[in-house]
Amino acid sequence: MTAAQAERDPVERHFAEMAAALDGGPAGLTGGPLRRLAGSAPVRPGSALTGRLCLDLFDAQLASRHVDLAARWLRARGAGFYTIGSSGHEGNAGVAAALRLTDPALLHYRSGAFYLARAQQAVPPRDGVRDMLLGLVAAVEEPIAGGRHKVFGHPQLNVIPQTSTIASHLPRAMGLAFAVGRAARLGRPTPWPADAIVLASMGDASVNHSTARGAINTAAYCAYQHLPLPLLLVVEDNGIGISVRTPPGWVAAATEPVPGAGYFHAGGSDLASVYDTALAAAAWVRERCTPAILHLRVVRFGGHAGSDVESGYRSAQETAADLAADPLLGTARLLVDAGLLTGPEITARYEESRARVLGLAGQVAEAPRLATAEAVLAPLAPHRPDQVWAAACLAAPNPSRINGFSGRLPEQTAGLTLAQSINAALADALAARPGMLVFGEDVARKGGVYGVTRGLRDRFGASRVFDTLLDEQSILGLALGAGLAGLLPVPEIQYLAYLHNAADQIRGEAATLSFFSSGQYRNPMVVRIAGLAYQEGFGGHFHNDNSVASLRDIPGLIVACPARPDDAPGLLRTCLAAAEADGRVCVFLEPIALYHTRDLHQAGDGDWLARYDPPAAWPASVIPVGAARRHGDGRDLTIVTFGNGLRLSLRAAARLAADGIGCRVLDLRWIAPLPVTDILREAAVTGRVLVADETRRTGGVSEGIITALAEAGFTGQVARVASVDSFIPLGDAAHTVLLSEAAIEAAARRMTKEGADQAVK
Ligand SMILES: Cc1ncc(C[n+]2csc(CCOP(=O)(O)OP(=O)(O)O)c2C)c(N)n1
Repeated sequence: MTAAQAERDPVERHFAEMAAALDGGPAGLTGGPLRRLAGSAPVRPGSALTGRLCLDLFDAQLASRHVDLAARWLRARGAGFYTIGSSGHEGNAGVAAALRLTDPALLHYRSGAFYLARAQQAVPPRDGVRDMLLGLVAAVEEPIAGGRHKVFGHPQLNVIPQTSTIASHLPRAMGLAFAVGRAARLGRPTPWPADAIVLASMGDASVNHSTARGAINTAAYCAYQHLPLPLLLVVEDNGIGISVRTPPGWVAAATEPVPGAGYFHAGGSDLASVYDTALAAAAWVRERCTPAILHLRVVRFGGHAGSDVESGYRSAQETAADLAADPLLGTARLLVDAGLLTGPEITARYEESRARVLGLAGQVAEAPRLATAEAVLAPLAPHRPDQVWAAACLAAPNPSRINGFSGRLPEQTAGLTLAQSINAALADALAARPGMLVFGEDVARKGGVYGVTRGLRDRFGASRVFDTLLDEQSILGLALGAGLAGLLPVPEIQYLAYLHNAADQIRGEAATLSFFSSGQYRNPMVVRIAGLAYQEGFGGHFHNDNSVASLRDIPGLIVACPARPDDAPGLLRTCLAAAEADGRVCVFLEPIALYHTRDLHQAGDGDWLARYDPPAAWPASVIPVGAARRHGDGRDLTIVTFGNGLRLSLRAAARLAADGIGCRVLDLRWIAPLPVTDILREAAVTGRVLVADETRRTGGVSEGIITALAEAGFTGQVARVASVDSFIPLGDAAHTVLLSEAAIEAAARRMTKEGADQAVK
């Protein structure tokens, strides 16, 4: 059976019946030749929608409907992999038409008609149907995800691909709306005009998600303070989320009273009304630079997806009632009433579209798919070491540096703490990179809870160093949008424990964009996170969280952990460079307990302070991603560690050395990717590896290190000491569960003694 012979479902049968009845309908306006010529006239008195545009949008709506049919046909044949459709939501074609091609759009998964209408706007127009069909069959040729997923996206159409996690794109959309204006204010170029508005669409159930509520709140919070935020949020309200009904009136009740935002609503099956309302909403957003919500009442045909049996939770009467609100019929009526098409012409146009789309579906069914892991991974983690090296050496000219440091350069100070060295490196980067932004809770006026960003706002201005509201999802969403807009965001998460409520913005959003856009979109960023344990005087779990498991397994994510003030600036420069040159998403995990540490072995030794390298020294000291640093050259034992573990290990190593046990201590500096080559080299020298891991025994970093050794066939002794699988209790009890110096020392003695005993045997 060819696609064109696919069986007609009730929605198709209903459309055919109603279209046939349109001729000679109540208006009796069966198009005479004069009316047919009047395509430039409004399709209905008082509407801005012309007959010509209405015809084009009708074509987009028809084709979108038929792509849904094709999806099911392809699925039934094992050639397609995705059947969530747009049927019933095709009114969104009118929203596309009311916006400019240059307005970035982050779309709901029922946006077929929007995508096709926007494809019509491109010069020359794109064959959006082919794009969508290629997505359904996961074809390599598909222009955005290259067969990695079925998403709506295309750089030429300014449609930015989204994940399937509902509402997770809204913080990014909010951030992009903020960043487009902020970039213009800073004189930085972006891919979009300064008067672009950002569109994000979602379903009615998605409105309830805390991610959506957070983004809407942040948009309103900005508007309340008169910060430009040109964001148009479209809620396509079909009254149901899979099987759960949205209470009637809830979307309006929840979105109409958003402070400072406009609220517009229209029935989605009346294309002229959608278009006129979307024009008004877009004008509101563009002229006032203020957010607005456009609420469209739509219907959903064919269940949630192809596999969904709607009859299990909706009555036949309910689904039949929705047929009357078919947006295709709504547009057909408009066209017939305007005399632009007759009933038979509507039917003919429908059939023509059906044959073309289903015919094309037959052609793409066998399109080549991704066949190797290498091909799948290609856009995941771009890695161009030469460009990164060059970017890591970027410094502002001396006069700007002197200005940026208010006259006193950091290299002129004898010894800096970790906090001071990060502060200096941030200042140098802000001076060298006019598109870099530093933001987060308390980072600006206060200069950070621990003073790491102290003075930066005064020196670089409140446009580039600013406090945000208290919402980690919005902080990261702002970074996502800013990166997309061509800026270099450096957001701060105040404590590691508070990353977790927003982790999806890194895991699901930031880290996947390059993957789902074949590298055509990227959101470079360096997320500074203060974390890990051992804080004196500020105890308990939330300020001493030692779990990095949620970061370790994110494909492509770079995680640096600076322990020493002489490493932190170089590590930060490499992260900024990797973000800038390769579009990488980097986490810079700063051990709070080491921020203000000065000494290593004895009080007053100043061994945890370091000089700051002037820019002339940077080229010779660039730290490549994944390069560890060795301390000491003992030949009895290799201690592999990072963060606070470095200080604990170095202190233990000094005591072991006094007893004739020679250690070399390897500071990983990078938690992802792990410096495997360096680990193996240093392991081979001593034949004994002790992993000193301050993260938890389960899911902690030591698991990766030991696995790397095993996989490489290391045959020497291996042991680990790690923190207990526990949350961190308040007070001294913390030391009962955290990795300790004593544990490292005891394990080291055990290992070297066992080794010596075996040598004697
Ligand atoms: C965060 C998240 N939770 C659950 C899901 C599973 N899911 C996919 S669509 C959906 C319902 C969404 O309903 P609505 O927002 O009304 O959009 P509609 O599908 O009706 O257009 C759910 C629960 C998801 N994709 N993301």
